[in-house]
Amino acid sequence: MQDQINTIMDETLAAIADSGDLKGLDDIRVAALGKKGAVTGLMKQLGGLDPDARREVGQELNRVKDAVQSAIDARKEELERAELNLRLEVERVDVSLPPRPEALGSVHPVSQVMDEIIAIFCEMGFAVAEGPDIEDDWLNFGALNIPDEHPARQEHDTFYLPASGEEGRPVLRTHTSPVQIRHMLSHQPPLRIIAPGRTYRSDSDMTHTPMFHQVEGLVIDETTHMGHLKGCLRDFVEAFFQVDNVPMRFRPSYFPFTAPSMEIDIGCSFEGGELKIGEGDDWLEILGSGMVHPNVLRHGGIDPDKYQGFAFGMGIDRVAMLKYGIPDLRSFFDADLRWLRHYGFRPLDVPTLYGGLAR
Ligand code: 2NM
Repeated sequence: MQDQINTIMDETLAAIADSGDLKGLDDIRVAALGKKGAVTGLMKQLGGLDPDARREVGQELNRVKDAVQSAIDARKEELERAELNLRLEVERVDVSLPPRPEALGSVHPVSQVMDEIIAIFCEMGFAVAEGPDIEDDWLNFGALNIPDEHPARQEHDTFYLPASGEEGRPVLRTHTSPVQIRHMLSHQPPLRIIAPGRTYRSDSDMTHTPMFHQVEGLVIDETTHMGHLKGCLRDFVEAFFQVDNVPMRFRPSYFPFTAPSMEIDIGCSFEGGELKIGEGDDWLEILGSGMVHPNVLRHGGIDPDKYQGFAFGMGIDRVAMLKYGIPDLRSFFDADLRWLRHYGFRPLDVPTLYGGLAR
């Protein structure tokens, strides 16, 4: 029997070393260790041996099994590595080649405008903060001083998700403000961030889509005041629309998360169906803003007796329409290649992120 064992062992190990692919290797495994395999066959004969021989040969067969299995594992790893190297060689892509002109994509106006807004605020010293699209109702509403009975919480405005357990009710964020709460909770003032991203409300018509984009900003320090809010947003509007001395109007308003609250309009004219920003007798609402409510600061772990600050929010899709003269909001999300070629921007031509990402 010992001769048989030696032969099986030698032949199997030689076959493993010779095998050229994973399928062949598995056939070898089945031939040796499978139900009808050679080693298994010898195992079955153990019953006919006397007890001493049975123990000795049994141990020997187990060693053979282990040796064969580890040889197979090692060879498998070699074959897999060789296969991967071959694929990497064959599927190599030269990323420095120019794209075919007919395959050249374009940057969506929303991405372009988001990059422009980020570049402007980063140059002023803001950092970019991000958070998840799915929040819970505390971070999306409660922490922002939005009471339980507030209409914004109602089912028809908010996409609620099935509750998953202990935590609050999951929702698709209706604004990016929860990012600012998260930032307050994880950082010490002074704070200076913007939070751009996707937001969701159950709303769909000419000027509303269920998913839209927002950028919000937050500045907190010991003496931050409304003058800072005005100066910061004036600088932003003039940089974004590339106009000097733009007329601005701060209209008193109400948001649960700020007090006082203002809506900001900029001067414009509509003549012959053309919109001109920075001159004329008409007004366009572009930003909501205010001084952060003391309750919101407290919920963010910030002492309202020591710190204060301002916040603002703006719809990116809407300002993209205004800046680039795009008439219908719904066309933004049609994925129509002709529309994208017309309204899209050249790739690799994006503004720099001067301030980097928020840590
Ligand atoms: C707006 C208008 C006014 C706002 C407030 C906050 C936070 F988290 F700091 F309280 N974030 N964003 C805010 C304030 C948003 O959007 C129209």
